[in-house]
Amino acid sequence: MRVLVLGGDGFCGWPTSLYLSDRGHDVTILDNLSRRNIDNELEVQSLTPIRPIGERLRTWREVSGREMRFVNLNLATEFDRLVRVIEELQPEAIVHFAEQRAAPYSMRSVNSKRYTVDNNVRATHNLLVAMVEAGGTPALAHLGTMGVYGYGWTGSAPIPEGYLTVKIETPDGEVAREILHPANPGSVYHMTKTLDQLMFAFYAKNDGLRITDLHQGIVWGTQTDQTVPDERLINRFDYDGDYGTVLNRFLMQAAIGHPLTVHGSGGQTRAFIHIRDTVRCIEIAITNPPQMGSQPMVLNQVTESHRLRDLAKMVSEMTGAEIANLPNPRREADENDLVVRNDQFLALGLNPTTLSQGLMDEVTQVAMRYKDRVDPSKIIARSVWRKGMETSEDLITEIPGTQK
Ligand code: USQ
Repeated sequence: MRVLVLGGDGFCGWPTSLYLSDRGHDVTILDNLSRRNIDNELEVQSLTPIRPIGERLRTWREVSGREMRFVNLNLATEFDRLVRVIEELQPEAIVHFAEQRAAPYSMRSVNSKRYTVDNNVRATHNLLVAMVEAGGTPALAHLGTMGVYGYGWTGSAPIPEGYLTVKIETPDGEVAREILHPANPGSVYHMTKTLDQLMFAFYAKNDGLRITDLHQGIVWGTQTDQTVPDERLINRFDYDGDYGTVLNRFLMQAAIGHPLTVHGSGGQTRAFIHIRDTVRCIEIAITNPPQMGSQPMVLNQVTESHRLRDLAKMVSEMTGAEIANLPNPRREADENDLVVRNDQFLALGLNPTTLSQGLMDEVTQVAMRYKDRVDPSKIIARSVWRKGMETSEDLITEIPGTQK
């Protein structure tokens, strides 16, 4: 298939582009390299030494003999160019990763809140309008998030795939209707993904766009079969308090002898997926799109759920790392249950990669190899959800091995 990967230079986008290219798809990456610029703004770098996009593409050609094209374009601001790219390329599928994806970054300041909304909402809306304008019938697969459902709202009832059947009392009796699951975002970033859902519903209904929204859990791992053969293809690994996600952070912290930074009691339960399954799910989604005229298809892109304190305990037992229970900088339930349905991906052939010692060792080894690149002052999460909230700052120097 001819595939346009928006955000193809990022943590999920790069390994997905490589995977799709390896599988014989004709891949064009579109990206404005904003993630690299945010690293500069935060004065932090990927734990792994990621190479410039040009070098990545040249290396891939050398290693695989396959060509991927690259377009440097800002989706939120360069609408006319976007239309021309779609008209010229006539993609059969578009994969949309091109949004600011960190909840803590989205909550860190007035500017980052406004940037996240401006960038994400305009990017998605521009894309939908451009798809209508350019014609053709590409299937769109968008990287959404499990966070649109919120955590704990349904208790131990399973979270369905996007839609909920509700019963409504009418003068003529009770009627059943399928509605989009109520949105319950926990950050400005998650809020933008709930807004995306409404735009998808509208453009699917009004213009017949074929859209799949992938409600993905927390990704862990860093390497895929395609990033391993040459160090110049390595994927990024975020460890900092804004962009690092929890399990990769714990594994990296253990590797450098830093206490594991559990927010609060660690009673939060979250859904997880390994990066190797992310890339497979994307191919499954674009090769099984919904029919024209259907409502957006929602797939929960998760393979397992875990409570954070259990993960911390597991990593601690594996490595001897200490566990530090820090004041939670976020506003989120201290304890929640989470049961998630993922029947559709299983039915479409996904064979889940679940948590295993081997895969956790792989992440730890990557962290060990590059530990000299770590800036310890960037590890603790400093972005707080509300003005005046207690932060970890005061505790930091009291915990052996942590640094301000
Ligand atoms: N947490 C800790 N210690 C840490 C880091 C995080 O206890 O050092 C806790 C957080 O308070 C939270 C949970 O771990 O309860 C998850 O945090 P996270 O940073 O791993 O993930 P999150 O902010 O939810 O966002 C990540 C991705 C986002 C994606 C989302 C999927 O950055 O793009 O949409 O996971 S989900 O969480 O299912 O909404």
